[in-house]
Amino acid sequence: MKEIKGLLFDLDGVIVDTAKYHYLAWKELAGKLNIPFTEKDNERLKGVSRMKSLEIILEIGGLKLSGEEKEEYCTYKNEIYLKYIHKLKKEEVLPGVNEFLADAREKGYRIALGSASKNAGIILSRLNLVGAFDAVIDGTKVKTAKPDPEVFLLGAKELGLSREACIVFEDAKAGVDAAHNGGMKAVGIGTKENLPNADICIPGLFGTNINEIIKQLS
Ligand code: B16
Ligand code: MG
Repeated sequence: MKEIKGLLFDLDGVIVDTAKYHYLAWKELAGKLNIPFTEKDNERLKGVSRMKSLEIILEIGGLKLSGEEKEEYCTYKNEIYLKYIHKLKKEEVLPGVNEFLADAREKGYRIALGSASKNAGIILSRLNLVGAFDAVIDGTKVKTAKPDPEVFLLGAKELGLSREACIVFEDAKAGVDAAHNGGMKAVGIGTKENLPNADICIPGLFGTNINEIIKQLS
């Protein structure tokens, strides 16, 4: 394995659990559309774009809407979601994240965010984490969603590193596939059962550090 110099982190499910707020917002919208929507259904939305999430919900409800209506519902859902995000507390950062990032920074690694979310900026700022990242690639900067590797390739580029010098931390299958499609190794945050393609799986960033991860990957 080439020497690793860059770490690319997904946001939702790796740095913070925003999935619960996405769920509450989508649930409210689904209720308005009379579509039954459960927490299990919500699993299918992890890591996918806002529009794709709506399309999955419409598919569950067997509902077809025009492009314009879909845009309106996406905006409506985001307004509900943002009400939760504006109240996000820095204590909601997932266990071990601050320590992991600070240690990696101290060891000289370059660190980027690679998220599908168009709300990543506000989320990082609510968590006091803006300064922890050397580059932030989010849904406002990319054209193609994971599993396309665009978000991570751009992350490596903004860090000034080759793809082989970077590894990805991801909690969603689409994100693990995006890393592999970009020629990078993927550390799965979750179980091998949920992320069978990940190169290694860990339950979270708590109690580990970058040296440990690189040792496990090589
Ligand atoms: P937004 P990630 C993803 O974040 C979420 O997992 C996914 O559920 C959401 O639909 C997507 O961001 C877009 O988010 O509506 O805020 O633009 O895991 O890629 O960090
Ligand atoms: Mg995620």
